[in-house]
Amino acid sequence: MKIAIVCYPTFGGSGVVATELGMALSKRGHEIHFITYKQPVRLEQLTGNIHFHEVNVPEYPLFHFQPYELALSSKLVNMVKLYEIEVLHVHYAIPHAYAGYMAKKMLEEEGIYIPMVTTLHGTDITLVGNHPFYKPAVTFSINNSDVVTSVSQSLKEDTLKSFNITREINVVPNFIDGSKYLKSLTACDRSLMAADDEFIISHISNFRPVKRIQDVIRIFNLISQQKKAKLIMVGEGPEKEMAENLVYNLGLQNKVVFLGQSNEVDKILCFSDLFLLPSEKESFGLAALEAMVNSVPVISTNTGGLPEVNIQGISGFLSNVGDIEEMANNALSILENHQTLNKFKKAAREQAQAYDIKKIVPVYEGLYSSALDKIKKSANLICALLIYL
Ligand code: GMT
Repeated sequence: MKIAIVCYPTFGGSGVVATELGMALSKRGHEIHFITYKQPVRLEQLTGNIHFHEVNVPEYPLFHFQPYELALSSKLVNMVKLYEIEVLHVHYAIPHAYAGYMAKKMLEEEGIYIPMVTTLHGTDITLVGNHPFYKPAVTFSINNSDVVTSVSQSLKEDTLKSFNITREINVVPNFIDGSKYLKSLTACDRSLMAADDEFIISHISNFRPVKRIQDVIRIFNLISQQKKAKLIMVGEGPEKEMAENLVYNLGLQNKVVFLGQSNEVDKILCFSDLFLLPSEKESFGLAALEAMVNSVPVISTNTGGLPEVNIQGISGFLSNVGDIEEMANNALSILENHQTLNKFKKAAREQAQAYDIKKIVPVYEGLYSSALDKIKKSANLICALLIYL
């Protein structure tokens, strides 16, 4: 199949999922076209069947806001025609599903019928999409997608609760390439980060308020009062400065390292003993899954889709949002001794296998095929009707 993938090209989870999906599909023989404003960060290699088309929005003084959706839908129309793309897969409803729908309609005017698959990732529903500024447009573009997927059962329920949805929502979870992470385990060098007798605790995110970065620092503070440990903070975002100040105020400067953005999360997770994810909301928690596949147990909140990923008492522990004492105590119980830690590490890795790429990518392929069949049938029907008339 020839598939166009529209996503955010940044370090966010939706962009990572879209990029990994595109790369996996290309390895299975599909021709993939990424269409976005910058080459996705995890897109390591452009090969014969992976293409990247940049959406340009030139500055024009009249515009207070540059019309990205317009440029994206025009680019989609042009690329679909040029490369005879058969399926459009948009990740994150805002504004991608809206732009995709416009492209679909423009193409229909020229007798080209293309199905649109929309994947809902989380904040497009739970935070941003819910706002009255966007809600009618988000509802419209979800209901006018040919296939809708959500990354967890919890996100599906949130979507049905908050929007008037007339489409079926298919749950297709985030996934992980277990074999890729197995290889990197051999290159794991923990002495780069901590002394032999120190535990390594990590957190990876976009440092937005929803991630509750201050809770990460406070949980670590409680842990480090009982156990020798280092905290590795990976990512950039608006809460970083506040986190740095808190580290200073708690006197943790020698125990906390801020690494910034990284394309090598597997290397960091490889030498981690514990992963902290105390988010306010989390539709799935790809970062938790990435930790688990690297044999890192997870201390998280029990919000959104996290209970579908992190299993209580097996791959880690889950607590109510803001309960930093319980999260610290749970962390300490895992770090109690090496036998317990190793038991959790093993179980985390095993639990991650449930979301292996080999199980999830064929589900997307199946959805593309059925969407394609459906659109072909309705296109034939329209043709027959036109001939008849
Ligand atoms: O919040 C992020 O980490 C970024 C955000 C995104 O859309 O890029 O992540 C969302 O999508 C990920 C991939 O499907 C999910 O694993 C994250 O849980 C989800 N984030 C939230 O729901 C807050």
